[in-house]
Amino acid sequence: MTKQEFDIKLKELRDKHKSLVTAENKVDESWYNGIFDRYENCVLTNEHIPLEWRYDLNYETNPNLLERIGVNAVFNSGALYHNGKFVLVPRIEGYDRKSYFAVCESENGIDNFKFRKYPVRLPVYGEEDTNVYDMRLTRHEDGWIYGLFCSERKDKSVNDTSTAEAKCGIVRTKDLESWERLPDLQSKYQQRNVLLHPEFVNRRYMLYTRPSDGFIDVGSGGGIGCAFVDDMANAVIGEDTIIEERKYHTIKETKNGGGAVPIKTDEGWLHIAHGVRNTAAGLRYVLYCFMTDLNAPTKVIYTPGGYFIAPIKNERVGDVSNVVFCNGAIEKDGQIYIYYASSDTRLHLAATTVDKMVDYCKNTPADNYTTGSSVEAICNLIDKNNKQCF
Ligand code: M1P
Repeated sequence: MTKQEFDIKLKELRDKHKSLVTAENKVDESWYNGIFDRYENCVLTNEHIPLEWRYDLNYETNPNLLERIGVNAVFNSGALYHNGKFVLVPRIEGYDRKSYFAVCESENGIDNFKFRKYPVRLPVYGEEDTNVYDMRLTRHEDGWIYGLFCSERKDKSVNDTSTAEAKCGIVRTKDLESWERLPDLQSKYQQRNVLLHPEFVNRRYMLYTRPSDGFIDVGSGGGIGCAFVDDMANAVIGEDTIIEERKYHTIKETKNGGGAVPIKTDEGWLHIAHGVRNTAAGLRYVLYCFMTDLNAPTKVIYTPGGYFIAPIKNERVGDVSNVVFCNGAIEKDGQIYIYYASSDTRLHLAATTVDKMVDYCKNTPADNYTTGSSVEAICNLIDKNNKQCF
């Protein structure tokens, strides 16, 4: 490439990148269920990653303008409202399969997310993590912002190249810039999808856990559990107490896991979790909701049946198809911004309100585990509608 060709190509790349990251995002009017809105554009994709992270932009050292460090996917994101901005900390996965975190911010939570200059240089605890992902950000009433994430290392007790061990890594920060690594959560089970409740419960830190026998299979365990610790710098738990079980013939038959840090409402804590079932085409991940008691957050009080968000259209296809996953949502002034990823590939926005979500959780019939009871719920609704004159 001549220098002139290099400059033209680079300008093209810069213009394309700028128009992508600054594009206005609008509600997708083709979608309606009253419960939430979907937005037209992805909030983040691999193409949103700054060019400086991917290309050597110097003609002397990269005269062919080759991409040097590719980004495969940008998905499952922690979320927090901080210093007047909507902040996301997504899972960014390179072509080399390693995931890492980076902080990006937007004024409106809908579009124009801008990455800080560098990705997060995560401090190490003990043996270096092979891979890290799915950070849940909790602004805790103790004054710290905690990031709980999955830390994956090779399971050396097994002589193969793919068996891994999942632990919950823990960092804390005040500014999302300097991160203090705390010891990993100690549990006798593998742990993924661990998140921290934002308030003390009986003066202790409350963790939502997902105890598993294996890395992919939860085995005989599973379910969303809870455990308490006195000190996040010494988080050691015994047996988890399961508060949200997986169940036969439901959207969470194979496994489930906590998602976004629960949102406090006047009527209880709102949870957006994920449920997984197995199919002939592989695992299907959907989002579902439940609410827990305001004063006793281990007690589930509302369980709307079925899924809340399932993958549709292009969302259904990606690196791990037929998946939606959420590990971050922001409540601000009664509006809820739900950042959900599709098929382990890109990040979307669904928006709703606290009022709508509480209504949804209280008034959607629960799954009563048989076809007969599902049909009964439909007939009750028809009767109710027929009693009124429309
Ligand atoms: O591939 C789907 C998801 O699988 C895992 O979630 P879980 O532990 O519930 O199976 C995570 O690796 C998640 O990142 C991923 O999106």
